Amino acid sequence: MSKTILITGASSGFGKALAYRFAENGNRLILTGRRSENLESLQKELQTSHKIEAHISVFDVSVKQEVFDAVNSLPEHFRKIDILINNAGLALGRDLFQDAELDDWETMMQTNVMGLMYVTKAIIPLMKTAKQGHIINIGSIAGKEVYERGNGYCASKAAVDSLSKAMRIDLLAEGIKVTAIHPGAAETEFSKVRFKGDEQKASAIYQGYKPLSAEDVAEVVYYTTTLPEHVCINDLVLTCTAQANSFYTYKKN
Ligand code: NDP
Ligand code: 8X3
Repeated sequence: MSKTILITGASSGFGKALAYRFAENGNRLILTGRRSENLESLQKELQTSHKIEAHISVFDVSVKQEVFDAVNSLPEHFRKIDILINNAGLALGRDLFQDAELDDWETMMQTNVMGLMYVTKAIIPLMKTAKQGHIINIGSIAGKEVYERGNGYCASKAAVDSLSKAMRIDLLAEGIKVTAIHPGAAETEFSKVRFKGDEQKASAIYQGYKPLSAEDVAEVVYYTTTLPEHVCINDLVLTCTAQANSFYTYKKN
């Protein structure tokens, strides 16, 4: 049966791959992000290739008012949300704690943590009435193990891990599933953003091994939504085969 799925950060990477994966089954999508041009071309592609209904909502997850205004102005037939995928997020900088930029920490915390909380808070009332729903939070292996120069980003993803546990407990009575997915290194725009446009530093992250692709992550996320109503994957870590965790990646020279 067709479901309504809201994906944050659908303008690139995992979010875009998720949109394609969920479109395959004829689901109705709400595509969100800040880059409206990316969302518009994705909407057109999906409507042509999969003939699905896709609504675009442009907002910055880190700005409370924008989030609530966007959710409150969803068209009537997009207001029963079955699945929320909290995917929007970023890393900024790879510096020692003492050298890291305060602005980078603030942006990461405000986006990865507060943004996820604002969106979830705004969407829960649209799930509660149906007494069912599924919230999927994209964390990271960075939230499971802290690595050198990961400070602010690792802390923000550890918060996503904690918040996922908290939501799962508090939403029990509402029948809403909460799944946290923690990917390892995946080649998207992520490193380009983290290294502030430095393509050389960004591509070096993925050299010598085969990282996850956005499609790999989307496939795993999709799987968690295919289980019976009474079954919930709570916490799932996925890495490419060459990576064991944040510390160990087997790279060929
Ligand atoms: P991308 O940079 O390709 O995508 C990030 C997405 O987040 C974009 O669509 C971007 O949209 C959106 N986004 C960022 N900031 C905001 C904001 N303030 N408001 C709204 N949307 C925002 O990276 P990935 O696809 O790799 O990252 C997706 C998620 O996965 C992130 O949470 C990331 O931390 C996490 N992750 C990534 C891993 C990796 O190695 N790639 C591994 C583990 C986790 P726009 O710019 O249009 O607003
Ligand atoms: C992204 C994966 O290892 O760069 O969350 O932090 S890592």
